[in-house]
This record gives sequence, structure tokens and C-alpha cells, in this order.
Amino acid sequence: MALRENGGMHDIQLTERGWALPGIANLHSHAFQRAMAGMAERQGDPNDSFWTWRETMYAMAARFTPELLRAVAAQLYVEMLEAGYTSVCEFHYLHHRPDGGFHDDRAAMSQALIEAARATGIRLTLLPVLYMSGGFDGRALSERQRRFGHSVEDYLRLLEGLRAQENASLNIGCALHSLRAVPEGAVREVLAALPQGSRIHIHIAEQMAEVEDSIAVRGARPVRWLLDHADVDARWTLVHATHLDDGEVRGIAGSGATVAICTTTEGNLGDGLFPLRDYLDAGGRWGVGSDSHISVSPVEELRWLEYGQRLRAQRRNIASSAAMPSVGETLLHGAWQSAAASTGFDVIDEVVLDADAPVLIGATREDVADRWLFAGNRDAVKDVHVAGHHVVINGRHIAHDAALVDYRRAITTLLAG
Ligand code: NGQ
Ligand code: ZN
Repeated sequence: MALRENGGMHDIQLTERGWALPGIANLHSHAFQRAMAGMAERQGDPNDSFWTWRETMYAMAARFTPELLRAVAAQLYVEMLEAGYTSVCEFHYLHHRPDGGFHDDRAAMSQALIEAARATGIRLTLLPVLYMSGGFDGRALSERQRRFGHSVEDYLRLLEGLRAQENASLNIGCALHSLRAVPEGAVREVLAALPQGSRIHIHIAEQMAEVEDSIAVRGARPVRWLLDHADVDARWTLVHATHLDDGEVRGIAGSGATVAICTTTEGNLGDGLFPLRDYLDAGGRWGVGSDSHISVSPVEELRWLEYGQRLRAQRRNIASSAAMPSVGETLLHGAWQSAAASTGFDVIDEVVLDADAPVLIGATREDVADRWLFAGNRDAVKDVHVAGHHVVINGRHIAHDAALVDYRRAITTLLAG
């Protein structure tokens, strides 16, 4: 059952230090949104939706400077590491000044994320996002979207500049915000210009409104359109492949692409439920992301992925199979097996769970994953090692206090803005 890769092993083992297992890759993050987590849960409009949440999110986005982004991202990455994530794919579109003008260093916001990752030790797959239009009809960016925008030429120059910094803990990939935000010609141009093996992430079918707009403007559902117009393969990660028909389920699974499921954010935003069982039956690859950071916990992403399916099917133990009866182990293996393809890091970092945590007392190799994912949480994470660095010791990141000081200052500034 364990898959050997790069000398490491996708397995859980009892060691003298505790239960050792590979870290989880966080396949989707917008770091700045950590600063508004829990602040959009009051009714503004009786028809509050993803789209009204987005207005609140844009208001927060408008206040960010590179320095504020660095502080918020560093706190977020500390929390991720303490929760058991060891790498993060940062889907980064907050590029320019609030009015859309370039920063003196055009890559200043990307640089803030790189510095936050370096300071905390998490592996970063930085995915600068191409964002060009405000909808499928090609309309111009709204005032609040202006700071996200690039021409294809400027975008490719940004990627090229950042690539010079790549190392064992920093991978530069490419993200297309969505089919809403990138016109067909630009999709083609960017894909043709990417270096071989570059990771490509895209938001694809999160809301029914975007499925309907895609059908109206491009004559096909978004996933169908993408499969028909791009060489979707193992380099690709489709984020929020929520609304799928049977052909799309089989199409993604057969392509080798990874689906990034952001369970807690998708639940929080009222997106819909990913058809997990059908996708697993089709042999599809998938992982999880914390996206808006309404929760920063691989345990919660994986647990609620299973619970959503149970609530819909009115049955139990949906993700598992006769070959792997443990739901927890099945979920961990799913997340582990997509990590290299989606992040570009073919490595295994280590998380150690406290064998003496109440929830793990008396655990066995057979039930430790289930106990952690269904009855435990961050309090069971004892040690985390990334790229040979021991960054979480006894449940606390080595920069926990320093990050919190900067974060408190940043939030105070953001909330006053
Ligand atoms: C984002 N977040 O880019 O942050 C999006 C909202 C959009 C999620 N989709 C904005 N969860 O999709 O237009
Ligand atoms: Zn997203």
C-alpha cells in the first residue's frame, strides 16, 4: 500500500518519537484572505452568496501592501506547519498597487510571499495568477480588480524574473485565475510560452453561475471546454472542480490532472459538493487546499470531504474501499499521492503525531489515521520537519511568537484601514 518515492515512503509508522507520516501539501491558498477569516459570516443581504462574499473579500484585498502581506502570510504559514501542512501552492493575484499601478519592484507582492515562506520554512509553489477580464464576456476589470491585472507580456516577464530564485523549497508555476478572467487567446499564448514541466493551476467550476456563463459564451461547460482546448495532463491542477457531469468526471480522471478540493472554503461559500465517489471510481487524482483559510487544518479538509459525501448519500465510509477499508488512510493517501504532481516538489517531509495525545492512546497502525482525521486535530501534531529543518517542536513553530507579533500589528492596520 505504501508508495515509495524519492527514498521516502507514503506510510504511517510508529517511531520512538511518535507516529511519523508524510506532511500534507496544501494545494490552494490565497494568503491575504487569512486576514478576513470569520469576518463575512453576518447577513448583509438575505441572498448572501459567493458573489457578495467576494465584495467583502475585495474590500480587504484593497488594503494590502507588500509588508502587510508578508506579515499575514508568515502567520498563516506558521499555522499551516503547526497543523501538518508542509508545502503550499500560493494562488497569487494581488500583484499591484490598489489603483492598479505597478509597485517599484513589480514583483514586490510575490516577493512578500517568498519571504514569508522562507522565514517559516514551508515549501512554496508560487503561482502568480494571470487575471485579465471581469467575466466570460471579456468585460474590463472592475475598479477593485485592477490590481490583479496583467498583459500576457508583463505576466510572462514576471514569471521569468521569479524563476531565477527557484530552489529546493521554491517552485514557480503558473495560474490562470479562471476561464472568466482569461480570454481564450491568452490561455493559448501563455500555455505555449511556459517552460516544460511548469505546474498550471486554474479555478474551474466553483459556482453554477460560471458554468452557465461558460455554456452561454463558450458553448461548453468550463471543464469540458478546458479539456477540449488545452492539453490537460499531470501538470495541471483544477481547483474547485465542483460542478461536473459524468463525462467531465471521467475526462479529468483520465487526463492525470489533480483536482484541488477546498472543502471548508467550498462549504463556507456555499459552492456545492464535489462528486468524490464517482471521481475515485474513475481513478482520479485529488488533494486538498485551505483556500480562504476559514480553516487551516488538513484534518478538517479531509474530514469534511468525507462528511459532505455522507450527508448527501445518507451512508457512512464513502471514500474507502475493500482494498483500503480505513477512510482516514484512504484520504491521506489521496492527498499524498497528488502532492508531487501539483506542487512540483518530489519530496517527502515529515510530520510526527504525539503518540501520547489522548486521541491516539492505544492507536494501532490500522486505526491511527482514522483517529487523527475523525477525532483529532492540530493538538496531535508534535513535530514537523521540512527540508531537514525541525520547524515545529512540541506543537509550536519555532517562529510562532515572532510571527504573531507582526501579525497582530498587521491586522490592527488592516482593520483600521
Ligand atoms: C479568489 N476564491 O480568487 O480568491 C476566489 C474568489 C473569484 C474562491 N474562488 C474570486 N474561493 O473567483 O472571482
Ligand atoms: Zn482560489
